Amino acid sequence: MLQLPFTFTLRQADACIEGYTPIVRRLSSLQGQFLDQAAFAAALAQGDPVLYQVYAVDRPDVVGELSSGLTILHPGRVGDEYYMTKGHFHAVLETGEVYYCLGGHGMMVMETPEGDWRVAKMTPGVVVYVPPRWAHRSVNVSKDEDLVFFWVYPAHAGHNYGAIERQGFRKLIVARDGAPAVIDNPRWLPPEMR
Ligand code: S6P
Ligand code: ZN
Repeated sequence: MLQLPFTFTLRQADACIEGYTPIVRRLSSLQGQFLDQAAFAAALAQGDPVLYQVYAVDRPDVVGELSSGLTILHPGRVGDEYYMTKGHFHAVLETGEVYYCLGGHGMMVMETPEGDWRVAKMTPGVVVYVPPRWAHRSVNVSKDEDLVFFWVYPAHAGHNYGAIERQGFRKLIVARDGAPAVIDNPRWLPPEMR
């Protein structure tokens, strides 16, 4: 069937995509991801805050189509660790993604199944190119500003959350003396030890 061109509007001032309803992710969906489990339990007991909203312009999951959307990641911390997205590999591992930061200050944490890792800063105007095979997680390192970014990826890529849910990313982003620092995740094991 012939697909027709269309437009949609990112309303940057309101951080939304006009006419779309966001998926809302709360702290509880990151169970087991934050290192400080006591701080996690305490934050959860206080009402399971919203960490981020995702406006998705989903397309049919066939090769050639592109899905895109807008994510708004709120500021906050669990212990020393900044609010972050769940993070995932694409189910079709050999697919990449492009992120374009529109607002705020963040870090993109990335890793391959073999354990290579990279961290990229996200500030307005910065584009992060995530190559095929790289899992990705966004982290808001600002005290009080939302991290807002647009993304585009192949619509057939799908999401694989399992590996990240099991042991998290190799690197964590924490506040040290008021500034973000990259530290090792003590729960992370290299592929040969899993
Ligand atoms: C999709 C893309 C983003 C994230 C979103 C939330 O491939 O990477 O749309 O889904 O930023 O992250 P997560 O890890 O909860 O899906
Ligand atoms: Zn993705």
